[in-house]
Amino acid sequence: MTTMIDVLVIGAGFAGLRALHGCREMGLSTSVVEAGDGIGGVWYYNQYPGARCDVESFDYSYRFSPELEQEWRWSERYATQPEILKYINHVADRFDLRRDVYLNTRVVRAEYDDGAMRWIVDCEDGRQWNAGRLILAMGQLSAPKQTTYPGQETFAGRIIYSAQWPKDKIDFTGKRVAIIGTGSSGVQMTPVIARQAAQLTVFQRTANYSIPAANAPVSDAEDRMVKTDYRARREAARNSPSGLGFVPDPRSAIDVSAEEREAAYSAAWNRLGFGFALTFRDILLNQQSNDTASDFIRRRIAEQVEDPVIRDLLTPRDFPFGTRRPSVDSGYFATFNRPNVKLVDISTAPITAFTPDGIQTRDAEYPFDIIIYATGFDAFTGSLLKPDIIGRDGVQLRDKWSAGPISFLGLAVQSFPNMFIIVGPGSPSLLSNVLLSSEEQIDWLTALFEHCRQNAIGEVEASAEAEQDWVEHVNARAQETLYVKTPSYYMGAEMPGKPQVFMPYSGGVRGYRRILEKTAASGYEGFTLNKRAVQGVP
Ligand code: N01
Repeated sequence: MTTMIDVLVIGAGFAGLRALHGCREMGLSTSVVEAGDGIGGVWYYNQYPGARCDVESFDYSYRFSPELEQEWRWSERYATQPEILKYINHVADRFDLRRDVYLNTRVVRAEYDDGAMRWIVDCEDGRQWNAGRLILAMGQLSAPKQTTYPGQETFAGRIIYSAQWPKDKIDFTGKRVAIIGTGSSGVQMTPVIARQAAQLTVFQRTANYSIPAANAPVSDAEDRMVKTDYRARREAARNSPSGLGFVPDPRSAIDVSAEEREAAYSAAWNRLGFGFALTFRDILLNQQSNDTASDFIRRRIAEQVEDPVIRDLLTPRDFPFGTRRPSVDSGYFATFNRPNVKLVDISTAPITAFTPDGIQTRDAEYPFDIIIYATGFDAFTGSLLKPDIIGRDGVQLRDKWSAGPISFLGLAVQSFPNMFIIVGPGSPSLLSNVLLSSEEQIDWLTALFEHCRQNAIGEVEASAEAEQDWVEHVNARAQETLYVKTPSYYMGAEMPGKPQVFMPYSGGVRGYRRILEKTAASGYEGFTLNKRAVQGVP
């Protein structure tokens, strides 16, 4: 069965549902197909204990509806995963979105029909969509790394992947638990599981920087204050470098006195969470400035950990703060002071195998009942490159991106007309508040669709030249930063064989928005707008 439709959105996370709402408001017939059996994207899958957002709730929420903003009451400064999932489900009901969402519907193939200027999209269950526009809202962290070790199948206990957390309630009481990985997922679940398990062992390959969340309940007064002038808060976020609402001190960290710098870091440490990285404008630009922030964090870590050997292992030294995604934690480091918690350094003595009883490293064997992989994702491109996406003249997206993602504005790819990517590589994406960035892009896209409707434009395609210029611009901006000094998932270093290029756009959400606005104002310069009017193309 083939369904003819104006717009097909792939992915029912925050971005996909927002795209559905935006397109529907324009009167475009729109469907969302979602591989999973629930809405919410990463917030649906990552149901591990301790999962919560590290962007403040007031900012990690939709801005498109002032009524929604006023109605919803966040309970904590940093919302937990269950509360975020409740929110997205509320939004789906509030705006009657579910009737156009097809769950358990995995796209396996999408091919552009040049003559008709439409996308033919095939799903695993045999259903087919024929859409005038295709929006890829598949997430940047939704293809979990399927880490395995030799002998894994022999392990008698339970193995869990943090990004595919099982639906049954896991009771850690009396259990010996292992966590492999110390990125944000590992850092968030460690203190929570430690409180319940008989023993917890964390296997760390790379120590990471982490900043206290300074989480707290949202008081009625704070709720009222934000809601009295929510627009001002949204505008502040839109005009801040990463969409978090923090504007850095415009001075260099090394141009202020040591006392002033220490005071600024201390204030940010106790309040800003992730925004600590924005205490001074050049923390991620200048090595010397970064050294001051990295050193400050190392001293704070040292204060939290009693055992000198563990303290040393938990202290990141090999890369500048922020060049790998830092965590925002709630008691992570102090958890290692508990008698039931161990840290195993697998950078020097790697895991060699799983055994029926547990984990074997080069130096020792550790028995477990439950082993949790918190080893992350094939970031940015993993989910986009899973299905076969075939553009004009049979070009495969996978082939086009074989040396790294190429796009214009992160939104569109030459040879793939009428296909648009939300918060993908080449856009601020994971360097920003992704919810804000997705709304910016979707508002811009719906304006483009309106322009097409008014001007009888059937086909929108990034030009090869614009794409080339954008890739150069993204690289040039990245080279101004310290990000490129460190292998990280920003650089494609998390997966063996992945092209090592800087994936997101580091020019900031405000700078990016200005480029989007300029592009629209110029009549969409950089895009080829094909006026052939074809019936059925919105
Ligand atoms: O994944 P990660 P994550 N054997 O890639 C280790 C977002 N997020 O799921 O660094 C052993 O950061 C790996 O070690 P190394 C956020 O953007 C947000 O924790 O490769 N270890 C690392 O320690 C975050 O950045 C929230 O040496 C292996 C860890 O596993 C992103 O998701 C919450 C290994 C992976 O860390 C990803 O976070 C959670 C192996 N084979 C996540 N492979 C919010 O609060 C990897 N590792 C919003």
